[in-house]
Amino acid sequence: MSLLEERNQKEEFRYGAQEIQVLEGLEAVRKRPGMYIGSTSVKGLHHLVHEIVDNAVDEALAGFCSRIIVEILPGNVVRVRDNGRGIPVGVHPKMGVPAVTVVFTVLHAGGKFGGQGYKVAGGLHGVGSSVVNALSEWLEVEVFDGSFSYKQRFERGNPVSDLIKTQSSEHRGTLVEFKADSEIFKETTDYDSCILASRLREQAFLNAGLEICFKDLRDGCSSETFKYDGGISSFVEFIHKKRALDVIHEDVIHFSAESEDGSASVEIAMQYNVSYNELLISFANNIHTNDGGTHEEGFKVSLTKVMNSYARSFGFLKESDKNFLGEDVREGLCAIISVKLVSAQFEGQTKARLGNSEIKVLVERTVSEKLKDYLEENPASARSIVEKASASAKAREAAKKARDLVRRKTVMESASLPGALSDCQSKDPRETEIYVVEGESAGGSARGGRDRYFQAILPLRGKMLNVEKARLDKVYGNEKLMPVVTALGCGIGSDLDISKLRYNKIIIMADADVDGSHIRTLLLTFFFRFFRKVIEDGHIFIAKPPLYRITKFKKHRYAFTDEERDAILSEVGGQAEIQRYKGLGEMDPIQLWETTMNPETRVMLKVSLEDATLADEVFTILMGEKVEPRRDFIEQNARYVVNLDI
Ligand code: 1YM
Repeated sequence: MSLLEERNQKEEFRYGAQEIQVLEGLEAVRKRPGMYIGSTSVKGLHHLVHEIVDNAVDEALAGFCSRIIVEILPGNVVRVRDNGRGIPVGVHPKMGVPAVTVVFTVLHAGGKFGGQGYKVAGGLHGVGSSVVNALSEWLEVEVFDGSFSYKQRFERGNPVSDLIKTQSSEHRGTLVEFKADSEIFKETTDYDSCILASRLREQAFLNAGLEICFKDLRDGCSSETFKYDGGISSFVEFIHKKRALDVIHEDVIHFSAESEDGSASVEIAMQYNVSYNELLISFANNIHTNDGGTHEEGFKVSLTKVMNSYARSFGFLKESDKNFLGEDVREGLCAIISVKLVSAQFEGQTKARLGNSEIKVLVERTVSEKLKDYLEENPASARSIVEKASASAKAREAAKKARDLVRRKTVMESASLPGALSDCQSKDPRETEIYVVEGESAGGSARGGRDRYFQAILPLRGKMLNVEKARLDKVYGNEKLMPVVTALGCGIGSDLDISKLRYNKIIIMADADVDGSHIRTLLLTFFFRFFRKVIEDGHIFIAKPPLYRITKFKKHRYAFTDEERDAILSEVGGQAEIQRYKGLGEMDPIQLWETTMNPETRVMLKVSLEDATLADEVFTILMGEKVEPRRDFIEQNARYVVNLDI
């Protein structure tokens, strides 16, 4: 053995080597933060808070913590406290430093040293503490063990103090305070209290009885406490109340079950409302499974079977009647599915789909037994639900007839495209665009100004149908909406086939005033309810026409905001006569091309679907039946309004 090798064998040097490895571990997180928290955008920033809160929630799940306090302090410092056991402070036998230090400095130290609860294979549970630490300018952790408190400070992941035993304290629990590193989160380190509150509320629903206090102590302090003894049933009630949706049976249907070996459990809460939409929100180990998975599949399959069998045995479906389809029995349904399992497999690009097949069986069996019991024990509710499914099935049949009629007509007329459409020459959907334009005169300017090789124009006349209050059968045959459907070419609703979409970009072009906003909202509602995939795949855009034209010495400049106008004015000096555009129709074809349609110079907003549940809420409130919640929504959001023309 060489001298060097001998030296490395010695205990103190080995320990030193381990320390270096630790630092390298967290350096990797700082080098590629996206690998650990998805991105360093606003989303990634909020992820930091979730990671720390998740550890406190885990402690609650283990049965040791009943209260979590989350505070945003001035300067965007985050403080999270819980009243659990406190992260262990004893010296970790292998690492030779306190366990709490290991938790915050070693990547993947989260495999937890103690008891095993439901563990998560995807996601970051338990390993999050060190990731947050690595991405924080500074972080302080304080553990209270009922007699003393132990505190340690880190900067950019590195300890800058030992774990120091401080004043005696009766409290128990863990406190973590951190400031996100602006070197990493270059876009912003400003937290959005709405995003945080809604996620914390969700966690409180998923963990019945757990109290989560949220305080925003920055300008204009606010505080909210979330605690729901009714768990996910309260979640369903909350959704209906928030959206002001009337329900068709009184109680939330709730049931749960555990697998025989205790390795998995399922809990479901559901209630039907008067709307035509379905809202299914599913979770695995308290993680939102946005893309569904085996638990949702099991639920859907079983729901359809149970409803059909109930409707048959109680005479709601006659022998000659066809079975309900899944979509019939999910119309107006709001359901929360929450499963817990030992080794959850998260699949797909965003790891938002549950893959465990054993869960499908458990959910199917549970729904099949317990929902059947519910229907038989609650005949009045059962009747309302089955009648809703029948109405939905009839509307679906009617829609099918209407669609076939439209198809036959187009075959006979041999012109399948709407008359109002000025199509483009290119038939290659990778390069084409369609402008859906408000009004005949703007449509005329757009037709004149466009590049006819790849830009198509479809003008819309008059007010449009509000699809929030209509089923698919009303869309077919609607003379305002059908031209949009046929021009896009990809079918609608459950017929939608995105590969047939005739244009790569669908650009909504309406005036920058209240009427224009209304038309944009109507169109977006239409796309959201019937062409969801088109939005999800990023095909929808909103054109932004300029508000002003500033002319000096025959040279024109355009301003899209008041600030831009002022900036241009101070740049060009006095003597400029300013034109304020009141509508698209005021622009001649050349102006429209220069400002709004030329891909080289135009400004457009891409419509994205970050949060489908939130979008559903906004559309239900804005376009739904009830006036009062709409007024409240508008009052609450009035400060964001930019194009109010008075
Ligand atoms: C404000 C954030 O992290 N609370 C927290 C974390 C832990 C424990 C309790 C805990 C877990 C266990 C045993 C266990 C963690 N401990 C570890 C590790 N709040 C917050 N509260 N004793 C205490 O899982 O067995 C990681 S997280 F690894 F040290 F055990």
